Amino acid sequence: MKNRLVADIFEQMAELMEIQGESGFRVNAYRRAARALDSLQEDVEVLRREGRLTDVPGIGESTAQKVGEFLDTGRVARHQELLKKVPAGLLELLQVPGLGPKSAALLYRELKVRSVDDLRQAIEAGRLADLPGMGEKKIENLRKGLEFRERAAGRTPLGLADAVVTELMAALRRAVPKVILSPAGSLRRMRETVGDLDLLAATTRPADVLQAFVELPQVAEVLAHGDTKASVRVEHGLQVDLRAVAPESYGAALQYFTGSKDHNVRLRDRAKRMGLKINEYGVYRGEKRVAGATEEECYRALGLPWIPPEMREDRGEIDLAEAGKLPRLVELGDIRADLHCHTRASDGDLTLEQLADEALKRGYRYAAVTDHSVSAGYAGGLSAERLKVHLQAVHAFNQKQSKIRLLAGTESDIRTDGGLDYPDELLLQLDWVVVSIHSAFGRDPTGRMVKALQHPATCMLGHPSGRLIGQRDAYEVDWEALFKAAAAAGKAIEINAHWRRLDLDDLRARRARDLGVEVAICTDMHRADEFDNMRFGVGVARRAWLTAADVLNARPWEAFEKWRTAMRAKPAARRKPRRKT
Ligand code: DGT
Ligand code: CA
Ligand code: CA
Ligand code: ZN
Repeated sequence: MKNRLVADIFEQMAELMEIQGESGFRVNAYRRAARALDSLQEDVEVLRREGRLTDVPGIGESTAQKVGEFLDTGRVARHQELLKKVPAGLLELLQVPGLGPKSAALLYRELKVRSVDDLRQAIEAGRLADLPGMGEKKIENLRKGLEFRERAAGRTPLGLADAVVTELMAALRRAVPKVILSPAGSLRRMRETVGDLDLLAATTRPADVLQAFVELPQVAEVLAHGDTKASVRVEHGLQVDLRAVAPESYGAALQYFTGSKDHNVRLRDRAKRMGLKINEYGVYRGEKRVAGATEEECYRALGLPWIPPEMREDRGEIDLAEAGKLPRLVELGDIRADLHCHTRASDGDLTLEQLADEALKRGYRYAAVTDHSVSAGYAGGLSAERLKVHLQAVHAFNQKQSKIRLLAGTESDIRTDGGLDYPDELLLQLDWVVVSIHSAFGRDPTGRMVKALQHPATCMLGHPSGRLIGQRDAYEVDWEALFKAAAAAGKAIEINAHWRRLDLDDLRARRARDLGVEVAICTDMHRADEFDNMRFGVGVARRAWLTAADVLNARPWEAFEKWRTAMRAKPAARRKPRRKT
């Protein structure tokens, strides 16, 4: 679906207009359109085809017209005009956490700040202090935001990059029907952020494929265009490299350009020791190519089984492969439940029935309904009274059908003292209690999370680091202490599958598993399409070398229920750490 891409363009138009000081009324109209587009339940292309765009609240005639323009040409003329009027660096400035369009406009107008570099210099020279509305605290926040931005330098979150790649591949397949395409690079390895996108095409007519690629409507700028490779920049500023190779080299090229670089260096050394040579065209003994068409045959030529891309980080995977001990990594198809879901009762979009339908569509047999709690007022957190009604509704739903089991639950805020919302007896009536920190990130997060995990009603800790990739750092956590507490209490910790969060990250998920913590992969979905973020969470789990047996919600209902009842019956049960790998 292109919904997110279209919404982004409108959000950017709103920002550009705001920077230029256009009236709040018009800016808001664009912003409302962006929100409406982003929260559409249906595919924007379908709505447009059926002439139903203007039925959506927040989308008027002129928005619908621009949406159509984007869908047809990959661009919006108004957007291009706005881009011409605003220095490119100013848009980049908006990526600095804590800096909105109003401040950017002010900085531009008063201090001629037109780039991230300019901002850094202005802060260092103390020039911001003279501006209206720039307190010491705000300046300090900007300084921190800059630091953060530099660390995340130019990297795109996996979920955004994935949307771009899916769209590009579909467009290229329409243009060159028989081409074989695959993403490579960090995206294929499911890294949480992506520097540039690497695409690979197997074809006997590389020139045609590359020509079609640079002519795609999504391409904003062609950076290079040669015989075997083209590099372009797409609307979102992301660079995409496409390499076209002959079918007999496709596997070798896919292996080479998937990386990681460190993994490839090891493979190359190994090849050398075996008297072989490996490059992007194949595996060679002298002049003779012995493998190249598939990745499997390339690895086989080096005496190895195929290694999943998510493991190719030079973390010991080659030795494991050589010993025939590669784990069978968890797959999306192994997932049988989502244990962190929001409904209309708090800030989600779906009714219980719709939630159940969407879960069933993904092949799930159970799901936990975990709406926000009292403290999360901003997110429509439920009062104790409303939670009781909600709980009855979930039970009633289970009574009247047997296709899927819903767990009546909550996502309780962890308060500043480590306590939970709601009285204990109500919490204990719930089937599933997720606990999460949503505020006061600086106030002893480890201590609060440990205490919350030890609460007898708690089942799982949600988004344990609090980070928002590219926007907000993780809070400081003593991970060893946290994992040990979770293991001792027999409680689960989630890998939050939303691409903005993806915490636990890969290395921590692996450590948690090794310390005997139950790990669950959950989407924290608020809208139907967010269920599809599950595959990003599964990507993290695979990068953590987790098998289906290591993932709580990959268990069949009966096994899960057995675990859940035991955990609830003796909350302080000790569990032995499992095998280390
Ligand atoms: P990124 O783009 O920063 O998220 O990370 P990657 O892993 O996608 O890196 P990128 O785009 O520079 O290169 C894609 C792959 O191509 C990389 O994972 C391995 C391969 N590659 C690139 N440069 C070299 C190299 O100098 N030697 C070897 N062996 N492989 C390379
Ligand atoms: Ca790359
Ligand atoms: Ca690249
Ligand atoms: Zn949640």
